[in-house]
Amino acid sequence: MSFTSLHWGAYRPRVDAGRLVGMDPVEWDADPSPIGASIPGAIDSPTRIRRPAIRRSFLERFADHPALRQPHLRGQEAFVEVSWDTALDLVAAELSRVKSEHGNQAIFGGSYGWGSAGRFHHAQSQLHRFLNGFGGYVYSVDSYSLGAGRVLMPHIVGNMDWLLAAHTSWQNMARHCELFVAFGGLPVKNAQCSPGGASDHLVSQGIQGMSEAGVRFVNVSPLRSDLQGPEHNEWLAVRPGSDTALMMALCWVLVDEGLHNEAFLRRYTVGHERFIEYLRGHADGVPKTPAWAQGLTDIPASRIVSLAREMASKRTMINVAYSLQRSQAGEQPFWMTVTLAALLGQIGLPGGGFGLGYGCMNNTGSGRKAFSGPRFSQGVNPVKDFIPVARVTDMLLNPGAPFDYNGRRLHYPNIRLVYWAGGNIFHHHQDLNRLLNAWQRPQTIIVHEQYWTAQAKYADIVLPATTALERDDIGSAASDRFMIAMRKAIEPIGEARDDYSILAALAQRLHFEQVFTEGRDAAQWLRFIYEESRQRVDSFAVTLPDYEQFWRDGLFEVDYPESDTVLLKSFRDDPEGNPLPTPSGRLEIFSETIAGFGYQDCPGHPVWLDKPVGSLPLHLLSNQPKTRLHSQYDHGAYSQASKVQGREPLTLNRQDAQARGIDEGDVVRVFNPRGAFLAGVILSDDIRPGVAQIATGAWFDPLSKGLSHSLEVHGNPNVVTEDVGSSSLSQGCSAQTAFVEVEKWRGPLPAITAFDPPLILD
Ligand SMILES: Nc1nc2c(c(=O)[nH]1)N[C@H]1C(S)=C(S)[C@@H](COP(=O)(O)OP(=O)(O)OC[C@H]3O[C@@H](n4cnc5c(=O)[nH]c(N)nc54)[C@H](O)[C@@H]3O)O[C@H]1N2
Ligand SMILES: Nc1nc2c(c(=O)[nH]1)N[C@H]1C(S)=C(S)[C@@H](COP(=O)(O)OP(=O)(O)OC[C@H]3O[C@@H](n4cnc5c(=O)[nH]c(N)nc54)[C@H](O)[C@@H]3O)O[C@H]1N2
Ligand SMILES: [Mo]
Repeated sequence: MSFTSLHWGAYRPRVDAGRLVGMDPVEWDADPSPIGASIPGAIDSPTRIRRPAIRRSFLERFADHPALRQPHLRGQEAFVEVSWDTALDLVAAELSRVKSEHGNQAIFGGSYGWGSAGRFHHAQSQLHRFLNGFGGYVYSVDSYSLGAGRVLMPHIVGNMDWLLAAHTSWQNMARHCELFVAFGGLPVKNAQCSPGGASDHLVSQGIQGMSEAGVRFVNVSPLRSDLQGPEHNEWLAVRPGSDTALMMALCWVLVDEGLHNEAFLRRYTVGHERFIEYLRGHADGVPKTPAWAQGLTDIPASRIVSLAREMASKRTMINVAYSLQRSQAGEQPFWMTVTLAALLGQIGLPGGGFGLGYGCMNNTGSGRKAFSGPRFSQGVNPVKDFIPVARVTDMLLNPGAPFDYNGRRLHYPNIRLVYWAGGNIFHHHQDLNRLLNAWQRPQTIIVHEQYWTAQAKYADIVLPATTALERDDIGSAASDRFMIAMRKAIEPIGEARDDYSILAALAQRLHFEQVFTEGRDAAQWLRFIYEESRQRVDSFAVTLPDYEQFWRDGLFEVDYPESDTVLLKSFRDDPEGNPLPTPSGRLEIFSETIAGFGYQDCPGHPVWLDKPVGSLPLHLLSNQPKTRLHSQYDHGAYSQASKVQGREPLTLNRQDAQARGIDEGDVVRVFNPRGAFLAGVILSDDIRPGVAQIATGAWFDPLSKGLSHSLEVHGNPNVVTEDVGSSSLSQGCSAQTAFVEVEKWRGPLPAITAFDPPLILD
């Protein structure tokens, strides 16, 4: 039996005469993701990178000073295909030069991105191990997903990975929850994925089970579609970025009516008195009343009052989507979620409390343990310089400049060489026109890619990587149901090599092969990391079969006793015996530590910070795509079928469209001072007026491939998003805080060239 595991599910690849012709969902998955169907037509399409390729001037002027290699022509110039030996010699020579002239702290190897599932061929881990062996690299911390959340939560509850693995299970909620209030909804589209694998999709079922048990849902979101399925399902069409105010007003009602749980606050939290003073307006003269919140959120004050009463009288779970913290002052909605739940006093009780991202990933709430099989060691990085991941453009533009991060004042390093494998910065980063300028600064950009994404097209040296279907690997994700023997299904396309063999060949040229490979080839590594994990899994009460058996069976079901997990139950049962890993050991509604940092944009307790509204009328939400994982397989059939006149669909409220003379199916220009892109219109009544929505992930396709501020013709929202840190505390990405205007596009429609390979010379 042969399986493969992708971030969006497990499949059986169907192969005919050596070609991938189908991806059949596995039989046990009741709700498989259609994204798998995108791979067969895409994997050997012309968009695939088949041979190593070097940007023309970079190759021709390699012997000259780096400034003469015309870095400003990145993205515009032709590539020259070369042999693997030539390409690897060049990469090795360039790494050596930069290291000897500028030191390892001139190499940026953060290489953010999801890459592919599989514990061994994880491109970013491979690159990190390689660069560590080479003497180190400037790294990045946190994620685009949870920039603000990852930094905030350890101060006030505990670290995110621990919390995510310990979430109250769907089963438990079906039995005990009565009211589920979801800020940002519970979008099943996102639960198609989980990092590392989602071998059994369970969120639709989880929602169904709760609905059948009579749970009432409240979807607080600009989009009705963010919560679909349950019978009792109320939509509160909140203004984006205003949830913090809504949560504060709910707290105000609880306190005003004496519905808050004073005993819980005293025993399990610190700082509630100061927060309540703030709620009452003692600090700033503004009581955070329902009437105040109505003005900010557009939710009627009367509904805020009645909702607060319902929450206090029922077993209530409060959920917050990651998206809410991907914004300026992104800490506040997370901190308020915990604070509101603390005032209700149901944290640690079955079916109550708070959730951070139910629906954002498949495995959250599975009730399974955080078991995650084999690991590939990345070694130790001798370089200590790092950036919060979303500050990459700032780093490239401002070497030496200071920045704040989590109580520290740090400085941006001076980067000469950028090495990327397994990510797409022209998908994930904000304000791409600003990035395009910054992208001219490094002397050298090296990329391993499978497809001709913008990440590859804007590089100097492009090395073709295999996909997960072209190599053996082991699939195993935290809290997932199966470990999967990912058998190679087809031969590598073109001359593609896996990241490991590319890096091993480089390590050999750079004289640290033994450090990198430890004498093992890929097959020996798989066996090695599997065997190593067999020792480790004892603590999860899991017994793994021997390697041959696992590989023969094709999968291993991680067998858990029925698990009725309740988040923070042990803390509630015994707060002295099981204190939280915060400075006080309790939930911190006021954090002395954060207060001590003195940040205006993130003081010691949750606050409402007025956000820059700007003069443009539409709030642009760029959320996660239903039809793909980020930018992956945008050229695949499922994603392509969703496009409107070849562009990414943009949803507008009918009123907003009418006011602008826009019809369903039109192409529109979406713009603000940072840039402009084209998109195809879908009209809906299920989106709040004043909000436009477009998923991320359409491949970057500027009309002129030259310098910045050209019209993007395909629908990449990061052309207009703002590149500013969520706050001085976390410096996360704030993609959701963006304002735009939209107008009908009346010019001739530019062709989509995003999926065409660049001009290639021999
Ligand atoms: N506006 C806006 N921007 C956002 C977000 C948003 O909500 N709004 N969301 C943010 C979030 S949460 C995230 S996580 C990021 C995601 O951003 P990324 O993780 O960078 O996006 P992906 O498209 O998954 O990019 C992965 C790339 O790795 C390549 N790849 C896959 N497997 C391999 C492999 O084995 N080897 C090599 N060498 N390459 C491989 C794929 O072809 C693809 O190009 O985007 C962020 N950006
Ligand atoms: N199919 C698919 N699934 C994915 C991914 C993917 O690319 N494709 N990416 C994965 C990744 S890396 C991550 S991090 C997670 C991300 O999970 P999330 O960050 O939660 O995902 P989003 O789709 O960006 O946002 C969820 C919803 O929040 C709503 N929203 C946005 N801003 C606001 C606001 O201010 N207030 C309120 N109340 N609602 C708001 C939007 O309507 C949006 O649909 O998803 C994961 N799942
Ligand atoms: Mo993410």
